[in-house]
Order: sequence, then structure tokens, then C-alpha cells
Amino acid sequence: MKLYYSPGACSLASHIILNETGLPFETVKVNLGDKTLPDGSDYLSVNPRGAVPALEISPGTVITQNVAILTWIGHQSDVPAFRPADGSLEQARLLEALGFCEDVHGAIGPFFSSSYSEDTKKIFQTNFMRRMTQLEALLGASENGWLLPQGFTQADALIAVILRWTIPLHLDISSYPKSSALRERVLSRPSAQKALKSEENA
Ligand SMILES: N[C@@H](CCC(=O)N[C@@H](CS)C(=O)NCC(=O)O)C(=O)O
Repeated sequence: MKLYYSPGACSLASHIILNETGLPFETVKVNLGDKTLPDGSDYLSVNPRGAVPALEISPGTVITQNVAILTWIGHQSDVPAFRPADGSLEQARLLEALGFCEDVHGAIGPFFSSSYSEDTKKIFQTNFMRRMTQLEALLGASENGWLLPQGFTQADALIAVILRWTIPLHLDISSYPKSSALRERVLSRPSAQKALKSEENA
């Protein structure tokens, strides 16, 4: 398996989950600016939409989208929490949580652009904080501090990676203590520390 990533981007969630599973994989760093790979080749020939993550699961076969990749990795693993049975409620809940993470992803994405007016940014801020309130409520109802009852899953990895961006973006989430704590718990896991170190040193 080959994970196409950009340091600290949402692809970090797949990197963390791959480390958690112990499955063999290699990583390829993508230059998101000009869509090139380290050997100078065109990343668009891997993912025509130009986004990370992309996962080559066998030569020439690539899957994209966080939800699909994280689910697929889970099913290759022997981690029960990562691979709920097909058609089960547990599987629907995992997909539901991953879908919600992508809602949060969509709400924070605009902050990476500088081409919006301050007024427009205020609208983005309101939308993002609405998602934070929803996340905090989900965690408030959780008995284990994770998004799902089976424990740490792909959804926790993805939300932690997204919440990590609030630091460089100066988005204050201190009034969402359960969400902040979840971020720290995920990022302090050996799998996350290893992925972060590997991406920083690449
Ligand atoms: N819905 C996509 C979102 C992927 C995405 O937005 N990735 C960002 C990095 S976090 C990216 O590659 N942005 C650059 C681009 O789209 O050109 C997924 O789940 O994979």
C-alpha cells in the first residue's frame, strides 16, 4: 500500500490509522502547490482531483476520499473497532461519524484561504463554531470520551487531525474542552507521534 500525503493535511489521519494497524505501507509526499511528486511526475495522474489522501492499494488501483480510505484500511486490519461488520449498525455509526468529520473539515477549509473579506470570515467562524458545538455535544454524550462506543476509531483520528489545524489558524476552541481533550489524546498516541515525526522529517 502506498499513501499519498501532504505533511499535516487530512491524510495524516490515514497515516495514523495505518500505524495503528501495523499493516505494511509506504508514503509518498505530494506537493499540493504544483501537484507534483518527489520524482517530478504528475500527481494528477494518481488522483485527477489533486487532493490528498490517495491510497494505492495495488499497482494502478487507487482509492481517494478520507471516508473510503479510512474504512478500507480498517477492513484490511485485525483491529475490531476499525472493521465493523458489513451492514451492521456499528458500521453505519462509523460512516456517520466519518461523514460528520468531513462536515467539520468542510467548515474549517475556508480558513486556509486568504482571499476572503473579514465579514465573510465571520460567517465561516460562525459555521465552524456551530460544528464545534455539535462535536462537543457528541462527546458529551459519549461514555468513553471517543466518538464511538467501541473505542478509538478512524473517526477520532480524522477529527483530531482537523482540530490540530485550529492551532496555526488561531481558532480558539478552548471553550470546547471535550473536543480539545480528544485532540490531545489522539495526537499523543504512539501511532500519531510516529506519523507526525515521519511527515515532519520527510
Ligand atoms: N473530501 C476529500 C477532501 C480532501 C482534501 O480536501 N484534502 C486537502 C488537504 S486536507 C487537499 O488535498 N487540498 C488540496 C486540493 O484539494 O487541491 C477527502 O475526504 O479526501
